[in-house]
Amino acid sequence: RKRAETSKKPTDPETVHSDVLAKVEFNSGGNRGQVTALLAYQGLAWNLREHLMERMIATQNLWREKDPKFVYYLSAEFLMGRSLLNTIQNLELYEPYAQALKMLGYNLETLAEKERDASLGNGGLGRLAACFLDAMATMNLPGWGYGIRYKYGMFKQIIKDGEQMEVPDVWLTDGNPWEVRRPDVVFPVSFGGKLKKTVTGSHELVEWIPDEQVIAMAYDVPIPGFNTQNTGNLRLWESLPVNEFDLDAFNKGDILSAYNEKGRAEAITSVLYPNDSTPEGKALRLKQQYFFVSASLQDVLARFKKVHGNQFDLLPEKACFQLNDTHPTIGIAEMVHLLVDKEGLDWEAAWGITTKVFAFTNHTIMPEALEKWPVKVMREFLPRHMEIIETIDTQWQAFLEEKLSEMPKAEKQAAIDRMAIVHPNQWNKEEMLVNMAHLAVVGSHTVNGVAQIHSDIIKSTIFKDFHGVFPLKFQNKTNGVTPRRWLVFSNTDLATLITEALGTQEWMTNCKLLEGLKPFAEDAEFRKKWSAVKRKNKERLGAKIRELTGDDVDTSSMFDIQIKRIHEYKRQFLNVLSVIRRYNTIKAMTPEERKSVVPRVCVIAGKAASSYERAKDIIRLVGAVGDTINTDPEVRDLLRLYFLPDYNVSLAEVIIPAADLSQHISTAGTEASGTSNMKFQMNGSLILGTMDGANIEIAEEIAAIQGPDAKVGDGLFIFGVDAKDVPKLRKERKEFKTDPRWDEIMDMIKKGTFGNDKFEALVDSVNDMTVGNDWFLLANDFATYLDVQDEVDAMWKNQDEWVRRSILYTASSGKFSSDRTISQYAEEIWDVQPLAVA
Ligand code: DL6
Repeated sequence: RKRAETSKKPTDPETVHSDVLAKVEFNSGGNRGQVTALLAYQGLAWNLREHLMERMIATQNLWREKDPKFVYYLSAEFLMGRSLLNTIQNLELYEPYAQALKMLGYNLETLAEKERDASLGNGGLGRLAACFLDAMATMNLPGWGYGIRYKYGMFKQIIKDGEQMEVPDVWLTDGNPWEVRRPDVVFPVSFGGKLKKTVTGSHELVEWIPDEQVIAMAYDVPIPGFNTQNTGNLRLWESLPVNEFDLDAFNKGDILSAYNEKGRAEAITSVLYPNDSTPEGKALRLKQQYFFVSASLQDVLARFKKVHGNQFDLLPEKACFQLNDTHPTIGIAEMVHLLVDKEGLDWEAAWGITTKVFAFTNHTIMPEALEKWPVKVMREFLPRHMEIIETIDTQWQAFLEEKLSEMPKAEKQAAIDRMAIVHPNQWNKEEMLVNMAHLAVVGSHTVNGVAQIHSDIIKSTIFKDFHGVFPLKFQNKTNGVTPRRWLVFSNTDLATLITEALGTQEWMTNCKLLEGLKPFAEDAEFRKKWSAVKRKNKERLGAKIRELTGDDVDTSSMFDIQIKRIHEYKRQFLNVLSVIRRYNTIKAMTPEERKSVVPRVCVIAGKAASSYERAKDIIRLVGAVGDTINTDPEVRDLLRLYFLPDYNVSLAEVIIPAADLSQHISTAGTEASGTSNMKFQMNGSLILGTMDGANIEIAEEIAAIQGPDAKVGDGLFIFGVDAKDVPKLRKERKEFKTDPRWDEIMDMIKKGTFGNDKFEALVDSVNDMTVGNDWFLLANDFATYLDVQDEVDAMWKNQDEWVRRSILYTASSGKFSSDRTISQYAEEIWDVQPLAVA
């Protein structure tokens, strides 16, 4: 059998073909004469994984030898999507693999669709983590991701009778060829029990005697870098029982109990974010968080000790742990526990080390996502950690007493209370809560937001007092997305056109070079080619819409897209209201007048949290309005509205390159950053949005490329109230005089015009001030939103200008590469340097 030897990179199709067949035979006992699609996919994946493992081992060996500082990205979510094409293209092996597959009778793109998405995340924060891993590997940065190997990922969304139904995502049925099971990498993780204290002189020894233990076993998922030998690692933990099976119980006839321990242990890593509305659910989520963080820290410390013994004061020179939101924050208490209780350090030393190795990213100011654990739950499952947190809090408050000693007494006490880590529940003073965000801020050396406006907002709202105490702790790191997955691989024709224009593919790792496209915006020939690519991408999305809905759409219509989690603050409802307004306008027109209407295909997609009824109402409304419009013969040629089910990474890869217009219309000050806005910008989709999150920086970049005379907002369709006015407008919302078009639409919906439902709860939440308070100010932004929609239509009629702008969007998107974001984290927070395999 021929085998590529040199760079471990098989470049001839015959070698790949024979290697893949060998995998099919030896790994699965398959018949090389009858390679099914599943076996072909698996054979390919197993073969690629071998190349990845070779590279990963080479990378780890180099890093072990040089012992650089590492970053460990701790995240409860990694929304990876599919791996096949991403791996082949990151390794730049498309041609030999596509040809080898042809020899097996398959087409690479079609086969790639057989792969299940790895949906180990809900949305923004999880996908960001996946983009960060790609950038870290590409930039040769020593670092690993650490997370949970959920057995069931993000639920599959099915729309039945207009309603969202949640179906478990059984993504591991056919195995996962991209991971390597590591039975040699296991750590015990304990829960519950009690504390035993022994006092010798002034020293108190605390022993935690847990009453439950599970085993964390590692799975390694190699992360290929683009255009580099370096290969990173995502280590995911699975929870296993210490004792598989209780033979005693079985022999006594208690068959179900025989599996009790196994069931309890495996439940910990079964489901992504178990519904946390019940106390049981809450406890399980806390267990998940502790489980993966404890295993990860034990793993890192074990490797550290192999090299540095117990010189723990060196740890901050060798390791940085980035907390991806509050979910891994219990790691701060776990680090103290490991250093004090297991390694015998005194408290001061352990706390000093801890605060030098953690950094914390906040991703939202939505109160429901700012985790607070009841002390009762924490004490029950993690008694030692609860005690550690109480000590941290006591010392923190003592520090504040000193620090704020100049303040009048009452004011000082109020500030200390506001910054307490353990504090009463504001809705039930009897209950004490552990505020994980406060613990994260106190225990980390750096805290960052994810776009400039968001980083500013957290300093003046949720972390205002902390910012007063530690102004230098706070930074901004504007998010970014990987241009490889989100442009190069998902919009290959556009990437080819860009490479042709720039005369190099270096822009794929140095996105600022995209600015070189600017002169091409003025070139009519180039614009034609640009439009042709868009049209082809729209055909691809059109086919997807047909597959999902059965409807054909006209791909010369404007494709107007809003894809993201369904949430009131993201205001998909506002989008639907404007679609209804458009529907009413078209209905009221004469056939002659209708000739001037810009045809639009509006697409909304996203999942609603399973217990979030209002978000589910919005999905039902989209469906009901869509059903009315899409079947109305007077309107359906000019307007469509579709809700595409089961939005995930793979669907996004088809939707984003096809968008003419994308909507990012959160109430100013509510969306921390947004990252789909960046993906749309890269792909030349014009943006309709509010001055919120990263939209602002996108607008700044688009203005900058237009030259010194352009103002921020030029070239985008911006509307809506200013973030600084939101608090006042909320107070005045009761007195706000709504637009007559708003009133008309509210009446229409409530009369039951759309489907069999009157959507009363949803309508009342924004329109009846005795019921809801329109917290996200839809009514305030409604009129300007309609105005800006008119501007969109007018611009569409000038296709030359539209396409010109589209090119300028891509040209100015360089800032939003995750390579830029990660290099800022590496330099300004982690102090980690690249180290490349030669
Ligand atoms: O930072 C990534 C992403 C932001 O782009 C979004 O604006 C933000 O909503 C999202 N936040 C979350 C929060 N989940 N929790 N907790 O996903 O983060």
